[in-house]
Amino acid sequence: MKNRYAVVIIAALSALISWGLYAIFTSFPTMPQAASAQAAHVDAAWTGLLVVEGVIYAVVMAFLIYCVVAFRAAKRTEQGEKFDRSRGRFVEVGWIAGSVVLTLALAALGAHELRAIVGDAQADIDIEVRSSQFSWEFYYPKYKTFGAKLYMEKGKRHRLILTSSDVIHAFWVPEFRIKQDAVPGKAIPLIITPTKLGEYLLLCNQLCGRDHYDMQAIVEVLEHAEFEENMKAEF
Ligand SMILES: [Cu+2]
Repeated sequence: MKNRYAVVIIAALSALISWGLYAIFTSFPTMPQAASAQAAHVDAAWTGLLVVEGVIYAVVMAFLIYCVVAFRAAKRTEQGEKFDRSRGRFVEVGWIAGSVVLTLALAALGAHELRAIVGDAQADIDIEVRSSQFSWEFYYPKYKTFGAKLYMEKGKRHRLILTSSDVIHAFWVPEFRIKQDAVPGKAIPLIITPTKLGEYLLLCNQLCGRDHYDMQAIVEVLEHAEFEENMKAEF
């Protein structure tokens, strides 16, 4: 290192850049509000990834800025110091070993959160979600009713059974975070536990034809009594 305070300077610069990134990401959230129990797991994996990426980005940028300043040529006509090869092989070995450990750790975090989402198939309410170009239909086996609006009960585990009568569609409510394809000839389960009352928009997330953009449906999360009432009154 050229300067004996190089490590301190790079560390301070890294902290400054990290703080800047933290301020940006907290001021401008990257996700809509979280409205399902599964969303917490997706957000935990996303935030974990963002923190690791942010810190690595900050360290690399701080090192780059330090090098540009510390190793610049004194005059325009002069050449700066040339970098031939690293004197310490431990830098390279450390970087590779660190990357391997980090990659495996992130994979483990992802697997842990994914298991928390799809690991348990138990559910309180079954709803058949039927998709076709370019609409959604919801069938409630327990009540033997169906409709074009998806009603869900707050705090209950719903097993959505996704089917398609023509091409591949995908069930996606951004506030619930998780997304699942509906594939012709298959019945694919998807567990969702809504945690907040309100209306949300269901969007088809698989390009499925001319009116794909318009393949939407309203999702309403209700309290138990209201849900039961709707099941009787609406249909
Ligand atoms: Cu579609």
